Order: sequence, then C-alpha cells, then structure tokens
Amino acid sequence: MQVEQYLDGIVDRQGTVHLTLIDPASQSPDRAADIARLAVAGGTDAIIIGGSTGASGMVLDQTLIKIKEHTDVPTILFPGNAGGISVYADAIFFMSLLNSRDVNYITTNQAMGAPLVYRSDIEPISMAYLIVEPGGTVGWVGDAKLIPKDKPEIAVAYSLAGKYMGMHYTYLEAGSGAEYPVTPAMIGAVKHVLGDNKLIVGGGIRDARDAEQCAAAGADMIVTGTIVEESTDIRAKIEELVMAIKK
Ligand code: 1GP
Repeated sequence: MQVEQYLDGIVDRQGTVHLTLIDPASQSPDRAADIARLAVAGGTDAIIIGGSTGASGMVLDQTLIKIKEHTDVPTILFPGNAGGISVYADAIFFMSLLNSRDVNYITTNQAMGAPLVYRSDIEPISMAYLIVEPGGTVGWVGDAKLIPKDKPEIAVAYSLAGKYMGMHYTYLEAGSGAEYPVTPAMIGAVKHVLGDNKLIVGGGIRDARDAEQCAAAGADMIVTGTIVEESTDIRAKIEELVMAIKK
C-alpha cells in the first residue's frame, strides 16, 4: 500500500497530484530518465510508464532502470496489456478498461499478468479505466465503446460500477494528445459519486488553465504525457502545471 498511501497522502495534504506519463516506445531509456529527472525537478509526484504500442520487454525494463537511477519518486506501470509489466517498477495501475467491447482488456490481460505481479514486489493499485471521446490510440487499441464527452451520466454509471466492484481509483481518459481534456462537468459529476475514491484525469491537458480546471472540477490526480515530449523546457512546463493544482 505504500505508493497508494503516498499518492492519497498528497491529495489530503497538498491538493491535486501530478503524474508524468512516459511512453517507453517514444524515446531512448537515457532520454526517458532525463525527462523524468526534469519533471521531478518541476514538482511532479510520480512517474507512470506505459503505452499502447511497443511499450514492453527490454525497452520497458531499461527505461525503468534508468529512471530509477536518476529519480526517487515512485514509478507506476500503466500497462497497455499483460506485456506492460516490469519487475523494476514500484507499483502498477491494475486496471480494467470497463467500457471496452473486448474481454481481453477487461479481464484476460489482467489474469495473464496477475501471477507476475504476485511473484514480484510490484504494488497493485486497483483502477477502473474509462475512455471518453475522442479516445485516441488507446481507444482504438482497447476497442472502447467511447463515452460521449457530453454524457457525464454514462461516465458516472461506469465509475459507480467500478467503485462497487472495489476499485480504489477511477481514470477518465480522453486519449493521449486529445484536442481537449475531459470536461469539467464530467469530472465533477464523477467525483461527486466517487466520494473518497480517487479520480485521475488525463489526455489533452496542456497548460496551467487545463490543469486548474480539471483540479477545480474534482480531479484528485492529473496525468500529462504529450507536453513533456513536446516541451523545450520540461522543468518549467511541469512547474507551471504543478503550481496550478496544489493547495
Ligand atoms: C494518456 O492520459 C494520458 O494516457 C496523457 O495524455 O499525452 O495528452 O498528456 P497526454
């Protein structure tokens, strides 16, 4: 429970958590470590590692090893499938894509990956993963029946289902590189029914205004990935977001 407690403790004491997403398929392990180091200097609370395509095996292991050499915040796996597990991570978002049409993304990959998590020291953090329009690559790969962005009640229904099935976290995902993040109306409606359960929001968050809007609407944690890949001053960019979401 250490990583989950660490994240929940930040929510209680400092406000919204910032998570930096690094896709191992997008750069070399050395560059990933550099990005992680700069993001931590900017105030990110943890590094999450994963991707929908090509984010497994040696490149995943090497990326984690390098990141851990250069940072001391927790590393959390954000796997696209059972291949997205590495014993070098501290924790894993053990997630089910509840609005997928494909059983592989709801329970099968989870079952195939579970024995490795059991045999390792990786801390599982149970999470309902919900993909909202436009959904991007992960929406296509995960064969999601995308939640319409103007239908908060559908996101609420899935979030409640996840909560009642015992999942501690709910992740509202608009898809990496989405033009707009999930709407404040949807975030607010979902947080209202989740109560103390934690809400993560990601996809399309690019600046302080987006981050602040998500946090004000009820996001306990926000995830940004694309901005660190695009930014020329990663530390300053992360600092801008972190300043906008902490108490
Ligand atoms: C993707 O929600 C994350 O899974 C991050 O999205 O790359 O748009 O920041 P961005």
